Amino acid sequence: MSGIIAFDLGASSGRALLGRLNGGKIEVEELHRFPNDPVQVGDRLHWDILRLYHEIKQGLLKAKHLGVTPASIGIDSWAVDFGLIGRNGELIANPYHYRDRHTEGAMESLLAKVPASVIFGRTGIQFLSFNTIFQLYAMKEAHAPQLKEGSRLLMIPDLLRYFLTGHMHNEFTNATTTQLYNPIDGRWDPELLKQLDLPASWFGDPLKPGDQAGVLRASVCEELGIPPIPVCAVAEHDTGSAVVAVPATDRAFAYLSCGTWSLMGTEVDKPVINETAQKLNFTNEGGAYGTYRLLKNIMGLWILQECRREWEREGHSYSFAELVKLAEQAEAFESFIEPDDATFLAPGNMPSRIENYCRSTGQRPPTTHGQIVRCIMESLALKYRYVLEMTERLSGHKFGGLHMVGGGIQNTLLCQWTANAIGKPVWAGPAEGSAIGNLAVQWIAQGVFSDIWEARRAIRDSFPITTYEPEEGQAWSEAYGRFTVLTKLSQ
Ligand code: ADP
Ligand code: LRH
Repeated sequence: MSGIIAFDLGASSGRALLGRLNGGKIEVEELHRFPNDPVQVGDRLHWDILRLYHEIKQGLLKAKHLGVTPASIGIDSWAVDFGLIGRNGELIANPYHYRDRHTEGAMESLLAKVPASVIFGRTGIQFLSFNTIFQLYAMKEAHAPQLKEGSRLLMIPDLLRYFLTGHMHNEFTNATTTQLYNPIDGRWDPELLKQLDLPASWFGDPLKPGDQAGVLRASVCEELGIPPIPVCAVAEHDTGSAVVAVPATDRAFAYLSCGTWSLMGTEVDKPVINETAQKLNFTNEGGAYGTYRLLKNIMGLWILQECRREWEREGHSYSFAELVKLAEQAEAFESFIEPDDATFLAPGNMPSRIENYCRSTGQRPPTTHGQIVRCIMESLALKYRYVLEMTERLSGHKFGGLHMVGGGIQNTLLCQWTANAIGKPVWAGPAEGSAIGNLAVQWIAQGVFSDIWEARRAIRDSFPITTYEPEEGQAWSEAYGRFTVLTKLSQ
């Protein structure tokens, strides 16, 4: 039996989905799901990259046990993080987690040397303190020994592909998230590499989504008892894959990829690099088939994940569905946070950081678990309205509604509140956006779909899409007024 496999690694969990086509409809089966828990060692926070590689092999084994030999596989993951390969071809050190504190102050320090307008002008990428460029700069300032030993830089999916195939390639969508790639010139930016004293030989000419990236190496085939399955480069940045899977009909559409992060924006066919985009800190991440994502990162359900983790530590174990129930029962619009305040980026103590934020902004802090969850979810929905309005301003399009994809759409109350906040319908689905976009690119590469729009049509026909119509407009508009004043969001 055939099919193809998408390995999709999110910041909170990973999964392997088997995709098949049946009469033009896409059918997916979850082969494997696994947690992606970072590991704190001393002061440093790392990804458990070898465990993730192990889980990918478990996924391949599960396919084998079902009698499936996939025609190809593809891997996507979160962006910005990387491993350095030494001259002997081995991974030098465990990759850092982008939430590790080693980047603290690095962005400010580099921007004092290289103006933000130069970096944005050359890359079109938003300023996030953990972008690859700032991670590398922090390592350089700390005289990290890895930098002396390195001979290649591979982003997370590049690295896992390398383990599987033995070939080192960078991939385009993830390359753009480093803030070292120049999309206008179509190459790693020599000026920025020079500013950071980084050897150009670390960075390979990126593969494009849909390119063939080799086959499983002999040792992997032998270990797992499987044939040399082809590995396809996909939109290996998970947000890139998620946007491929947006079941849009209009060329100009707005999306929200809702998981650990909330990524909101629109698809454009060339980067929007101007003063307003820089001022609003929007990004232009590379996508599949010549598209770019004009979007903004919003801190997202990470804040909720961290509260849940903290409460679990205190002995209260909740499912996400239970937390949403608690929020529903709490009083509306009691207090708000600015989800993108830097205080919410690092792991740990999230409930007390929310309380402190509210206190320091003159609000009565939420205290019960239900109040805290309600505060997070309402604040996210209100922030979505703000970012959607900024997306409209930057792109010059008025959107008739918002597509939501990703695991966060299982939070139906958040979907409804988002519709209420933006005053437009929300079309939610599919939940496994990144994995389905990963499959779609593999099928386009095989010639099964002629292009991204045919793939989007098949996705629309294959997965349920739930519409949420806006309600309680007056109350949400008033709340938005209070939210923008409190959070000092510029209009
Ligand atoms: P990532 O890919 O970034 O790891 P996902 O797309 O898997 O994230 O989405 C994870 C988020 O989805 C969780 O943080 C949680 O808030 C939300 N979620 C998952 N399952 C449910 C559920 N049953 N009810 C409500 N929310 C859920
Ligand atoms: C979402 C995501 C996002 C990045 C962040 C690091 O998973 O890839 O697009 O900004 O993780």
